[in-house]
Amino acid sequence: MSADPIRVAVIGAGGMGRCHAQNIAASAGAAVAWVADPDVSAGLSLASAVGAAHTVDPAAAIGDVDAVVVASPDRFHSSHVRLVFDAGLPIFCEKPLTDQLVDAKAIVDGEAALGRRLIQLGFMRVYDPRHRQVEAALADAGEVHHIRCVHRNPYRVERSLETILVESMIHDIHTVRWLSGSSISQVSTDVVERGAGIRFVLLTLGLANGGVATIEFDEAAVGYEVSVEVAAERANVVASEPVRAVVRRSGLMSSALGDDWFAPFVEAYRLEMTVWLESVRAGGATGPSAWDGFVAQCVVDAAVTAAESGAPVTVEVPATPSIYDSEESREEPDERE
Ligand code: ISE
Repeated sequence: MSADPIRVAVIGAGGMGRCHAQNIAASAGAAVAWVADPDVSAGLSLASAVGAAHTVDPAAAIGDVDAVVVASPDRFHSSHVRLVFDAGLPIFCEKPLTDQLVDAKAIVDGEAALGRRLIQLGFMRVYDPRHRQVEAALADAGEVHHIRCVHRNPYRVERSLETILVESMIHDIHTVRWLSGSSISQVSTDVVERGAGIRFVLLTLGLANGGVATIEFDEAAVGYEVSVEVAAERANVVASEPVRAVVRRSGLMSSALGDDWFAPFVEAYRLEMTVWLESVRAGGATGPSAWDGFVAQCVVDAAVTAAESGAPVTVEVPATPSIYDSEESREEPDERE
């Protein structure tokens, strides 16, 4: 192991690029060397905040670094990841893997062709202390029968079903697979419209272990909330509420419900970056993989088809490339086969 700091290039100076760059800059033994963003003002602002150089060209940014964060807009992930594949460097890729299933497939095919994992994907709930407590409680709780995910977004913009699924609900889809230890074999989708837009989405997921999961997503809620509840053979586990002050005033007892999706997961973002930097140092990717991202997108695709047809749709996932074999070892045998 080298004592030299890990030099990282961050592609994308938006909200998530900023978050990851600041976490890297605050880590012992790591530094942001380059920030790449075509928006010169955003790129320079982030670069100067973390002591890095700025370029508009991602290829120039990755020339003399040890590892790369891809936090560009979702539609550019595929081309940026493949650029870094050519350089053979470890990659932290923000979720979703891409915004299109075909591009997600190209990424996992490309990584499989390299013969080893280079990517850790930003499914950061895996590092969220509230979710980790649920995972720990499930360790000896037996088979998972039901998972209920609730995701409330206080969004005021109109998003299509595909966008809601790929940007937001993809987190819950991964949570179901991760906490159940089972693959998702079938999906039904119910959508509630508000005016011209979507207000509510309910996914009902059939699990390969014979269980079921539901994901309730509110697009225009009064505040931001994420919760998960699991019924298993020997335990019922509910994620704790985020820690918030309880205020007694004017005859009321209340606690603030924020509308910011970032604040409740600050620690998760910090931890996922720590884990990633450790894996770069150790020389092997860990954590959520590109395959996890691809499988979640297969579920998204099936959910869109299910919404169109009004009927349950079977989730088709190709055979797992061998570089991801350890991912599948978490899964139970398929009882429905
Ligand atoms: C956002 O992009 C995120 O990743 C948040 O975690 C999620 O809760 C939100 O719905 C997304 O828009």
